[in-house]
Amino acid sequence: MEEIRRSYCGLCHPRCGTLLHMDNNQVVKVTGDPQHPISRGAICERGRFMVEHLYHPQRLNYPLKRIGKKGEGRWQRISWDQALDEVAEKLASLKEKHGAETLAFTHGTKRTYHWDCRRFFNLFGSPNTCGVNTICMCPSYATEYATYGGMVMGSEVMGARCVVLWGNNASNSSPLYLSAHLAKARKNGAKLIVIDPRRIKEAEQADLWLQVRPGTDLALMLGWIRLIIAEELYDREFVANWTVGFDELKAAVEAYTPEKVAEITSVSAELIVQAARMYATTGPAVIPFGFGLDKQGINATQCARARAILRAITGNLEVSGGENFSMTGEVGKIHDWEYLELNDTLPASQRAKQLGAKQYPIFGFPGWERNSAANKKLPEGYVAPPEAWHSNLAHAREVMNAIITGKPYPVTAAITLANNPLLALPNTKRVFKALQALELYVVVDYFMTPSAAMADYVFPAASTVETPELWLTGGFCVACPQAMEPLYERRNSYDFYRGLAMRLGQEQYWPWETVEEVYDHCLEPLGLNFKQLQNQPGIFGAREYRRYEKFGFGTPSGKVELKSSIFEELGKDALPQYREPVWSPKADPTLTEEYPLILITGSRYMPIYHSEHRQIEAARKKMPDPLVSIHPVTAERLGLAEGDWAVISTPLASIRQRVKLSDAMDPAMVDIQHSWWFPERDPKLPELFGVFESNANMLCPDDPEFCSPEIGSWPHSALMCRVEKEKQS
Ligand SMILES: Nc1nc2c(c(=O)[nH]1)N[C@H]1C(S)=C(S)[C@@H](COP(=O)(O)OP(=O)(O)OC[C@H]3O[C@@H](n4cnc5c(=O)[nH]c(N)nc54)[C@H](O)[C@@H]3O)O[C@H]1N2
Ligand SMILES: Nc1nc2c(c(=O)[nH]1)N[C@H]1C(S)=C(S)[C@@H](COP(=O)(O)OP(=O)(O)OC[C@H]3O[C@@H](n4cnc5c(=O)[nH]c(N)nc54)[C@H](O)[C@@H]3O)O[C@H]1N2
Ligand code: SF4
Ligand SMILES: [Mo]
Repeated sequence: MEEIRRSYCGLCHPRCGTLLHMDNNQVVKVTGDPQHPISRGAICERGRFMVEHLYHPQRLNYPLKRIGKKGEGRWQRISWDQALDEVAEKLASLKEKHGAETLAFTHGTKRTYHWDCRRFFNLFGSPNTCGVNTICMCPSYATEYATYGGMVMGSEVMGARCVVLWGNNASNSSPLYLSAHLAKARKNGAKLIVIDPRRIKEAEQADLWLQVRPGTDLALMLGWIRLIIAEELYDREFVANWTVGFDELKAAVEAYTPEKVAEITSVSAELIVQAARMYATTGPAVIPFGFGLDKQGINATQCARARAILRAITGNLEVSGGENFSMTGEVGKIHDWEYLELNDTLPASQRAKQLGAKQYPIFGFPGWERNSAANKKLPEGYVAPPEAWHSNLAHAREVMNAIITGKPYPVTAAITLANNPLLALPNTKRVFKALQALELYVVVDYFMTPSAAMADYVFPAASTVETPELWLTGGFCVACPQAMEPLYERRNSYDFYRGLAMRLGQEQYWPWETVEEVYDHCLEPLGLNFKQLQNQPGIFGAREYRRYEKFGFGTPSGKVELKSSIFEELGKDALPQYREPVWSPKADPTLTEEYPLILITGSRYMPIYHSEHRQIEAARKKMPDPLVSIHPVTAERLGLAEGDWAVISTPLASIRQRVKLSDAMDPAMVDIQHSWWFPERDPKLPELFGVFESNANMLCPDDPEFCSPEIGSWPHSALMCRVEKEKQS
C-alpha cells in the first residue's frame, strides 16, 4: 500500500516542500507538497531527481579511510567511531604542534547547516573557514550591513512596479521563485529592465535590455546615480533625513556622464538615460541580487555598494513592493544562527590570525565586528545580527598559499563539507597543489567527488529526506521534517561536528545529542518545539515598513551611509569608483592580441546545480557534455561548427568544451559552463574524474590584482580568452 510522507528537497537552496510516495518502505516517487507554505506544491525538474539521488549506486554510504597514496583511489571501509577517533587525534596533534589556526575549512554554497561548522571552528580556535562566500551573495551581505545595517533578503518583486534584473538569469537560476515572482509582477504591469551581456529569456521580454560589456556594471551604476541626482529624481526627504555623505557621493559620480559611461560599458547613452529614469520614476522598484555582479572580481564589492546606494536614494528601502530587510515579530525571537555560532568564544589573539583579513578587512573579523557593534544598537530581533558564516571569512587564496608554502604559518589540515573546491574555487591548479600538500584532508559529501578523491578520510552525508532542518531566513521559519531514517551509515553535518567536538574537549558546548534537540532549543523563546512547529505551516514575521523611523539604521551613524564610515575606517574606498577589469581589451591591448575574446563563465542552466547531478541519468541525458556558447559569426571565423570540441585558453591554462552556437551575445564574447567533471571516468590521479579537462576554474585567476580590494572577490567573469578548434589526435 502506498504511504505518503512529508519531506523537503535539498537538491538546491530553497527547501521546497515535497511528498515522498513510499512503497514497501522505499521512496518511489516525489511530488510537491501542496500544504507547504512557501512552495505550495511546486517542485522543479531537478527536485524530481531525489529518488535517484537517494538510492544512487555511487552514493557514499560508509566512512572511508585512504590506504594507498593520495589520490590513488584505494580505500578501506571503517566505522564512524574509528574515523572520528583518528581524525580527532590527528587534529589534536597538529593543533599542539602548529596552533589551532592550522585547521582550515572550505565551504560551498549553503547546502546544509553551517552554524555547526562555525561553532566547531570557534571552539577549536581556528578563524580559517574559507570558500565561495567570498564571491557569492555574502559580499553583498557584508557591504549592505556596512551601508544600511542589514541585508535586503526580500526584494518584494511581486509588488514592485519596476524590476531591474541586473546580472541575474532567473529562469535558469530560480525558476520557482524569482522567475515566478517576476512573471506575476509583469502580469500586474511592472516594467522590466534587464542588464546582462547575454540576451537571456527575460531580456527578450523586457522593456529595456542593456547589453553591458562584462565587468563594467559599476560604471553604469555610477552613471545612473549621477543622472538621478542631476535630474533630481531621488527621494529628497529620505536622503535629507536618513542618509549621510550625499554631497560627497554627488562629487564622486560627477565624471560619469552618459557619454563616458557609454564608452566604458558599450551601452548607448540614450539607453543609459532611459533606464535610469525608468528605474527612478517607476517606484516601488527593486534590484534583486544577481551573481553576474558578484562574479566580476575587481569591481564586485563596489557594485554591491552602488546597488545599495541606488536602492536607498530612490526611496525604495523598507517600502511595500520595495527592498526589505528581515521582518520582526515572532521570527526575531528565535535563537538564530549567529547565536549558535558562538563567535565570542574565539579569542582576539586567534581572530588576529585569520588569513587574508588584513588585506580584505571588510570580510574578516574587522568588518564583521563593526557591523555587529552597529547592529547591537538596534532593539534585539529587529534586524538579524550579521552571521560570521556569511560575512567573516578567511580568504581562500591565502589559505591555499599557506597550505602550500607554510607561510605566514603552517596550515596542515582541512575539512570540506558540502563543497567541491577543485571545481568551485578559481585557479584549480593552486587548489590542487594545496590539497596535495595537506597532512590531513577530510571530506563529507554525498558522492566521491574529485576533491573527495584527494582526501584521507571521507564521510557519507545524509540526504535532506534523511535529516530534519529548521529553515530560518530573515522573514520566516519552517520546520522541514525528517521523512526517513538515514540509509546505511549516512549522517548529517551536526553529527559529524559533534562527533569531533566530543573528542576534542568541547563537550559542554554540545549538550544536544541530535540536531532536532538544537532546534527545540532555538524555538524555546516561542514556547514551541520542533515537532510542534512541524505540525503547523511555520512562523511568519509581521510585515512592517519604514521601521527606521522608529530606530534608525544599524550603521555607525544610524543612517544609510552613502559614504561608508566602516569602509573608510578600514582603509578602503568609502565611495565607489570604477576600475577597468584587469584582463580587458581596454586595459591590456597586447593581451588582447593573444586572447581576443571576452570570457564569462558559469551562467546557470537547468537542471544542473554546480558540480552536482553529473551522475543523475536524467540530468546527464539532457546535458551530456560541457558547452561553450559562441556567436555563429565568430564560430565561422574560427572554423567551428555546432558540436565541435573547442579548446578555450587563458594565460592560466586550456580546457575543452563542446561548441554551442548562440547569437544571444556579442560576437566578441564567449560563455563557458562551470563545474564540469565526469563521474564515469577514472577516479585516480592523474585523471581524477577528468577534473582538469573541462573545468572553467582552470582558466579563472585569483591573484591579488584580479580581486576586489575590499573583500577579495575573485573573477569568474569579465576575463579574456582564446578559442580554437581542437586538433584531432
Ligand atoms: N567558474 C565558475 N566557478 C564558480 C561559479 C561560476 O559561476 N563560475 N559559481 C560559484 C558559486 S556562486 C558557487 S555558490 C559555488 C558552488 O560551489 P559548491 O557549493 O562547491 O558546489 P556544489 O557542486 O553545489 O556542491 C559541492 C558538493 O556539495 C555536496 N553536497 C550538497 N549538499 C550537501 C549536503 O547537504 N551535505 C554534504 N555534506 N554535502 C552536500 C555535493 O554532492 C557536491 O559534491 O561555485 C562557484 N564557482
Ligand atoms: N540551475 C541552477 N540554478 C542555480 C545554480 C546552479 O548551479 N544551477 N546555482 C545557484 C547559486 S549558488 C547562485 S549564486 C545563483 C546565481 O544565479 P544568477 O544570479 O542568475 O547568476 P548566473 O546565472 O551565474 O549569472 C547571471 C547572469 O549574469 C550574466 N553576467 C555575467 N557576467 C556579467 C557582467 O559582468 N555583468 C552583468 N550585468 N551580467 C553578467 C550572465 O550572462 C548571466 O545571465 O544561482 C543559483 N541557482
Ligand atoms: S531542486 Fe527544485 S524542488 Fe528542490 S529545492 Fe531546488 S527548486 Fe526546490
Ligand atoms: Mo552561489
